[in-house]
Amino acid sequence: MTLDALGWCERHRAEFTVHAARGLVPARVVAEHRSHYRVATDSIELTAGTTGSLRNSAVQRSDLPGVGDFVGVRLAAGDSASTIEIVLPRTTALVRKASGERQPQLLAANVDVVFIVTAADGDLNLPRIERYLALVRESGAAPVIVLNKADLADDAGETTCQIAAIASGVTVHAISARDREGIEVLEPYFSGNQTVGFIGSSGVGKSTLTNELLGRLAQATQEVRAHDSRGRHTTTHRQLFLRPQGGAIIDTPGMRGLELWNAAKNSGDDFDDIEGLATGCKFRNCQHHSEPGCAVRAAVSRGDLEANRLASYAKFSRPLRASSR
Ligand SMILES: Nc1nc2c(ncn2[C@@H]2O[C@H](COP(=O)(O)OP(=O)(O)OP(=O)(O)O)[C@@H](O)[C@H]2O)c(=O)[nH]1
Ligand SMILES: [Mg+2]
Ligand SMILES: [Zn+2]
Repeated sequence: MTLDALGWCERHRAEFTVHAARGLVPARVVAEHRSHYRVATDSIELTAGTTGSLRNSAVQRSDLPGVGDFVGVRLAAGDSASTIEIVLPRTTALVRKASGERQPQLLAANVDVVFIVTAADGDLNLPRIERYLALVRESGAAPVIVLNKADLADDAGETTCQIAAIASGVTVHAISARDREGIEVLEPYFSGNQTVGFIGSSGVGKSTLTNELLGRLAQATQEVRAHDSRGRHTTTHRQLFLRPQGGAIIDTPGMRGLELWNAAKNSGDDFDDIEGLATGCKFRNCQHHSEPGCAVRAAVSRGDLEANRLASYAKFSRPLRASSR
């Protein structure tokens, strides 16, 4: 692999000269975990931490490295771990807004294009699409709307038309990722090793599309719930994939209504784990307290979820969840 394949260009090379002189190796962040990162250099993928000075210089959480960032890594010597020492300036940044006590959260860095993925099987939610558009426009990346599951639509042309009416100047593509129908129109967005980020609600088919465009089963996918077509929050981490044909994809976990983020007043934590489990609860408005068929409490009893995590979720999120439904 070369740095070009990672989306690295002449400008990055110039910016990196001073860091290379200090012995740093250029890399791109492909995944972010609680305590470490996975980064790809031009030859290998490796685990790296961050240096204390990088953490200290971050004013807010979104200043820390995130998926898609170009970084300078000091490779492990002896027993020490590899560390990210610097983050190159971002060309674009898809950021989930700060509100209340919640910190802004970096969803993807250095994305050239963002596919706002929506599905033709559920209800068409135009205000939600408008919110996604606003988020992408603020990022500096170019928005493209992908209407997936066209195979399930009564009239995909009509839906495309309704979306186009609220998204002037933005291209809308109707496709069927599962049937590989129409996905060839998406190829040009990857030319020149561009990076495309995928966002949208859970279950719309972002990971299915990721797999189709990669040509391999890189991401797990899961059936939506039959009665309301809602997804099950299958993807839990943002991750960057390099395509053998060129270009990169950043697949992200499905988002809840953007309004939730704005109203959010929790600890700055995400609770994606709990909300993912909650899609399996019998009742849609389950408070995970004493309701029958509660998948969250079942996970606690199985030992899959820490009881104190549920407690802090209840403390911070219950009023929010109750009022948002
Ligand atoms: N009929 C039909 N089903 C599709 C299509 N694309 C994806 N699906 C199905 O939709 C379900 C959800 O797909 P995923 O790819 O897991 O959705 P996702 O957007 O990644 O969801 P999260 O990871 O939860 O955010 C799966 O059962 C897919 O097989 C399509 O074009 N047509
Ligand atoms: Mg997914
Ligand atoms: Zn529950």
